[in-house]
Amino acid sequence: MKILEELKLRNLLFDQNDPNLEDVLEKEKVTFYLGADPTGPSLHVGHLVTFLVAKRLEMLGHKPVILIGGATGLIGDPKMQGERKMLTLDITLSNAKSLENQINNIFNFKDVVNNYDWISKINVIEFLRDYGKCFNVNNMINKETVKARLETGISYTEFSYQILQSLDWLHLYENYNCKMQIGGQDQWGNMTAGSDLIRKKLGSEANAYTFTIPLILKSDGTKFGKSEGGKSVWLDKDMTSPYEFYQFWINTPDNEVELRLKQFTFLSLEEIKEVITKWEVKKEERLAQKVLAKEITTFVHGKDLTDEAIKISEALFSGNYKELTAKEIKMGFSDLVHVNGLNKNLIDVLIETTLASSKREARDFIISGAVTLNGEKCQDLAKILTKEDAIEGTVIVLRRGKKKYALVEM
Ligand code: 485
Repeated sequence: MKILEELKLRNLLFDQNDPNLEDVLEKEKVTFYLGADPTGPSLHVGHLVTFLVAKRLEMLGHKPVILIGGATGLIGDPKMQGERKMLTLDITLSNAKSLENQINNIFNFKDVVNNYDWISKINVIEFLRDYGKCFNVNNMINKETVKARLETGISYTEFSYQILQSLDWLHLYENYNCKMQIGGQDQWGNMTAGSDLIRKKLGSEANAYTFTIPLILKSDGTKFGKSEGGKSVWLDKDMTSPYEFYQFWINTPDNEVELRLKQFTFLSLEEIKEVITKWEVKKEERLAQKVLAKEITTFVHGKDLTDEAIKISEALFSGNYKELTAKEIKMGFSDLVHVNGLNKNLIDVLIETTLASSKREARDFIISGAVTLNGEKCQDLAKILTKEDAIEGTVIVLRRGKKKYALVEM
């Protein structure tokens, strides 16, 4: 199957600037680029889909160049809703370094470049004479995000952003023979500004192709990429643990799971169809979500951390906490209230963790058998928590009823 056709079937193609692009990608091995600004120390799941498209193209023999926007990150790509907070040079360059390491570790792309290396060398006269002259302000204000900001206001700094992204492409075109740029749907304006610049500078026969990847939305139309608590889901394991990452995918709603398998995994369309057919027989077993979560977590975090995430998920689901190490327990329950419980009375700990609202309620819960320590029922009203009760002498999963949990540390 032709690549753009396949991308379309996977809901990964939104728009393209040239109807011949499909033929070009069939006939030639094309060098292309994808850029991301170092606005944080890690990529998040929102970036992932575009990077995976770059990987898909690479697997077919095309050559990706990944650009980290050390310079553009200092300027800020205009958003729909107001100016970005400016980051310092130190933070931006340190984020750029972290992104570079992360991209190497996860995706293993050979060419990673930083636009600070060339943009920081351009002086203002050169900028205005050599590049500024090629841009028509009327066209610039007609780009979607700029247009959206005209009423509320946009600084000259952010307004200039599209020029910088355009000269990146010109630079890569001249130095890497980079004929295509890809990005999310929101990048269309910046990318078409770039293909226009290339034609102006290098002549109308210079082909500069681009296609965009649709913005990923949840089925209710809200933003994709936040965990249940509203936190961003990062690819860095110290910012989002592999367990939380795995959970994010496991929680994919039934009506989104087939689409996510197509967009985020390298399983073939036939393999996905098979998974879906099996899953539909018994949806409550969540086979499709499990395949999805395992595929993506393995791609991002590797097999060992994925196995650990699966083990934690299964033990927490079945209540067999004793199968886990203290570290795994802490990872699995990182969102819970943590209290120190050494030598404390169970009744007091139930109140401190808000699992009970009064001593009387706490006693009732204990007597009725609703309280468990690491999965074991405790009906002793005089219970004092000690290291012996804890996994590895350090943690107790305290549970009241079916759904109320807290973590007690020793
Ligand atoms: O030459 C370039 C310089 C910077 C950029 C691209 C080319 C970054 C780009 N302007 C941008 O802001 N990208 C976003 C980012 O960095 O977070 C996101 C896009 C998204 C997708 C993703 O990067 O919003 O659609 O392209 C990879």
